[in-house]
Amino acid sequence: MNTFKRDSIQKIIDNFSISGSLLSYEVKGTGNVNDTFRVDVISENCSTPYTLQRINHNVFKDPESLMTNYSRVTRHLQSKGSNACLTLIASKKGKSFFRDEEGNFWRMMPYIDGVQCYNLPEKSSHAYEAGKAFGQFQLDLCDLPGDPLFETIPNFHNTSNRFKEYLDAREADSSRRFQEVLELDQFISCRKNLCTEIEAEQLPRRIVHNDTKLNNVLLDENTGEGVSVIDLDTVMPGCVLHDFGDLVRATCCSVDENEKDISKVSFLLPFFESITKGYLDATYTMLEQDEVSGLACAPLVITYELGLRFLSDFLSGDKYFKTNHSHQNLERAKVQFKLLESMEKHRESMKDVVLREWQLRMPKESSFCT
Ligand code: GN1
Ligand code: MG
Repeated sequence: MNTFKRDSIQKIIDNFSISGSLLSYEVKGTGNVNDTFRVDVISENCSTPYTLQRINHNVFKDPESLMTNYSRVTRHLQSKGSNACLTLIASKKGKSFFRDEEGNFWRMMPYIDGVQCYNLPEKSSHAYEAGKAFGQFQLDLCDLPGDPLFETIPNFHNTSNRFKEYLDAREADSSRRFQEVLELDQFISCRKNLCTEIEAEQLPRRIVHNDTKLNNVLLDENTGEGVSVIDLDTVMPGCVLHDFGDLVRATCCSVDENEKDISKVSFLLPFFESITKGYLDATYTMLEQDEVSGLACAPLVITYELGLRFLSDFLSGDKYFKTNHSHQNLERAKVQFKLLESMEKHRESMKDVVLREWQLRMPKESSFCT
């Protein structure tokens, strides 16, 4: 939880290369892991807004290496004209982060006005722009020079491994909660095949975002166009299908991830169509056939995986995701599994959309089956 007092925030920003004093601050974002603030700093009667973030080092075990990735990626994106909101403000010691006395890692960036982010799309153009923005992000990072990026969370989207972690949490049942999830356990067992649907090791290893929620894209308030992809902590080598799948999971749902009434959960095919169009508009020159063939199934895999992650955390006593009440991770898992069930009914239509949109962008002679 964000329990920071004004004095502590002031002390933290004093360690960055900016001048002025704290005018105001507010908690921002709906992230389940890091803490994010907007801070307004006043200097000579002029107030400047910044984003200040505390990196959760229980989740990200090596924040220093993470910040090296972050700097490399943002510098590269900037060389391609990306938005200033990703520019890191150096600490007074010239580093990309500041480490406080308690061992917390902090970073600071300019806060930009005139943009919006959405937990759920309000219109199809939001979904289209998000698909395009994440696609462009992958494309822009294809030629990142230097060594491979550091893996900030190993096995992050290894679904088989997530399944194993679920079995371990079930076995340990450290919070004595397994009795409450018997029905979900059945549902999970029947769908174990999803663990191996994405064969990431057979596909190109590219630099991907890995946390492609709709609210990780800033859209221009006036034009609605994608301005920047944010939240770069999990940017690392991986598979494009996880990005596409996670964006669909987060965007094409009738309710927010934290909805308590699961009868309201359903998959929204029209938004899937918009994401597919945007994503392929950005990436059709980059993608290989095997990657395109996996696009329709990827959302099911990622939705299953996140359901497993929420449920494992519930069984283990809510150690990973931030929660506001005791059964929140169980509620979140139920939303994901209900969404998966709804996606299953649309599987054929999803394949049709991908095939149609891909063929529209391909030269006439190339064809394949999804
Ligand atoms: C976490 O904190 P946030 O919202 O950026 C999680 C994602 C999940 C997401 C679900 C590092 O992201 O993988 O999809 O919650 N990030 C990490 O809301 O585990
Ligand atoms: Mg994130």
